[in-house]
Amino acid sequence: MKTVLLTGAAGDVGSHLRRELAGRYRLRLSDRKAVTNLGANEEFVQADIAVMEQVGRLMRGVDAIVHLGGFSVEGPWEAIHEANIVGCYNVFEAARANGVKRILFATSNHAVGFYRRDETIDHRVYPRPDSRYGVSKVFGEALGSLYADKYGMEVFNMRIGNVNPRPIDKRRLSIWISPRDLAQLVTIGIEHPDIRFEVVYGVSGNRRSWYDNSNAARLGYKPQDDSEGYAAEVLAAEKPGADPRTEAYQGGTFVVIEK
Ligand code: 15L
Repeated sequence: MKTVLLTGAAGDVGSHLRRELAGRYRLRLSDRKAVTNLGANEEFVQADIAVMEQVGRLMRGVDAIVHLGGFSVEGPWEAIHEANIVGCYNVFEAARANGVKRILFATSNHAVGFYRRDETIDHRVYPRPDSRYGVSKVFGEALGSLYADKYGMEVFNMRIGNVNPRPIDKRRLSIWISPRDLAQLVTIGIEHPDIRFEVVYGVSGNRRSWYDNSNAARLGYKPQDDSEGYAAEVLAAEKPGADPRTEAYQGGTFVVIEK
């Protein structure tokens, strides 16, 4: 059984993945916050990814890293810098130094949030971040590119939409990913024999998707879910946004938010 390090394991996405991946991998869970209720094949190692020595201690015996840790929305630059720039660097560098080749990086739809909703974008588009948070995700993707090209690491970038048991609003009908589809994508990222540097969209098979996710399909991704079944209910509850830009761009409120 492979040992997989999950950073940011105390968060929502981490909790969904723990449940979905249970029994498939030995999971080393890490976070600044304690993770309780450990299952069989789970261990917890507390670490702050902004501190290199603490990150180094996570790497022993690890076959793949699923790097979810960091600041997960728009916020003050200092917090984003510490968690998503310094922290992300520390994870890639500690992996390289300890011979861990494979990293699955949880990047975000906000790395490309300034594309318009009437465009369909694929994995080759130039990044258009919609926030400082989005910029930090572009940084992580660029770091992955460097570590793949320079050090032969195997980097699987998942531009994740919104992970939830069900889509929560109109924008999320286009970017929703169910926990089981995310688990399928993560499993491909861990197991596929031929990963060098890949960008895929972490979304279910939504009819309303803004993405051409053919790179994920090429690697074997066959999403089981589609947000369309929830569309009528979600749209009936939708309130109009205050700023028309939030409707025009894929990133929604992130394109205007100033925190
Ligand atoms: C993200 O990248 C965030 O991590 C998550 O909290 C959501 O805000 C999501 O994007 C989204 O766009 O819904």
